[in-house]
Amino acid sequence: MSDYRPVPADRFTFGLWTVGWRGVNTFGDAVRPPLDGADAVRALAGLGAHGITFHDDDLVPPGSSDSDREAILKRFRAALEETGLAVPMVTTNLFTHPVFRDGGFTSNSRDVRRYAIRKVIRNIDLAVSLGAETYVCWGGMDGAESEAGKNDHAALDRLREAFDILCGYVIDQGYDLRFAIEPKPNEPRGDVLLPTVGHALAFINELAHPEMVGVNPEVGHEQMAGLNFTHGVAQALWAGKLFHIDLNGQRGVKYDQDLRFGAGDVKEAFFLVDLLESAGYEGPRHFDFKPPRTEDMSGVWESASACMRNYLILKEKAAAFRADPEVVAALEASRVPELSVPTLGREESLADVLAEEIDLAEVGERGYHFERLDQLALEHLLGVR
Ligand code: GLT
Ligand code: MN
Ligand code: MN
Repeated sequence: MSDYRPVPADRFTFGLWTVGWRGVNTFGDAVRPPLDGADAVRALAGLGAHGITFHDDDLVPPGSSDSDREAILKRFRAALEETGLAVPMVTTNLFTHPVFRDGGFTSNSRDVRRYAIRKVIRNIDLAVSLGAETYVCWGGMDGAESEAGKNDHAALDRLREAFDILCGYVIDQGYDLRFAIEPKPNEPRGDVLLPTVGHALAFINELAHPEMVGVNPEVGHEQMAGLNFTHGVAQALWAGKLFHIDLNGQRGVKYDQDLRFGAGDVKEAFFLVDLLESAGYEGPRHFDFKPPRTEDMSGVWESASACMRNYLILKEKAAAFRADPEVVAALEASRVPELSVPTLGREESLADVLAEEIDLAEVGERGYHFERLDQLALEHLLGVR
């Protein structure tokens, strides 16, 4: 058994806006002091993280002068160099400022859409200069409360136009950067455009450069829609589109809780880690959580550490589950390996299938023993095997 101490090779990363969240919500004021970007870098490096990510406005407060911006970036870069912390992903804030009240890329206002593109382009240059490989786009304000106010067809046209422009810019600059769309069903808008992984995957296929765009699914966002997150991630992997991932916790269909990873639906977290590890996902394990408002800064670092620790515990449990000979036998009894056998054999044609007969009475009696398999998983998770 390991001591579950994270090291940079585990590729754990955190958004500056997560550990830096001051706890402002609809009902309550800030409960914690501002967190300086360079201080966050040092603290996360001390905990064993691999990297930090940020929105433009998390790092450089909006309205900063050019010289203030330079000074902030200098301190941030120095902290990165001192600690070896990486910046694998960067994103843009297209939601806080009042101009984005009707969205960024899909605002009904054309001048806002043009400003949103300028804001992203400026931050892409910074992202690339810091070595980022992925640029996340979360369009949380791109949505509606009323059908009458938004022409969805036009909104999707504008969204596609924005991604085509951004991909064109990255190609022209010769940057090595890919985009990852983050779906969310609602919040802050009543309904958000591209609400699920499936919607985002279908949208990507309509772009001029689909190969440059993937998804950044977040645990809680799919669960807010009552969906199975692991299945969504599996389909993203199947499509070669899991460019990034936001790990956190959620308990059921309600507001976006952003609990620390492992809290909420722990069984789903187990199967998610099992999937990511067995599928050979090589991207960052990025935590996008909000330390609850009840916590002071010591609780913030405690919960950040716990995200990584829970991932490592679940990784060990998943490996033990897969290595257990009883599990291997149970998988066989459940015919799980048989699903990987093509329905038509190499030398066969449809004629062979048409010529075949099935004993419906006999096969109809076949049980699949999934209960046993699931119980074995649960017992590994509960630590009794
Ligand atoms: C915001 C949102 C997150 C997104 C971030 C990226 S910002 O906090 O709730 O899920 O990942 O823009
Ligand atoms: Mn969230
Ligand atoms: Mn997120």
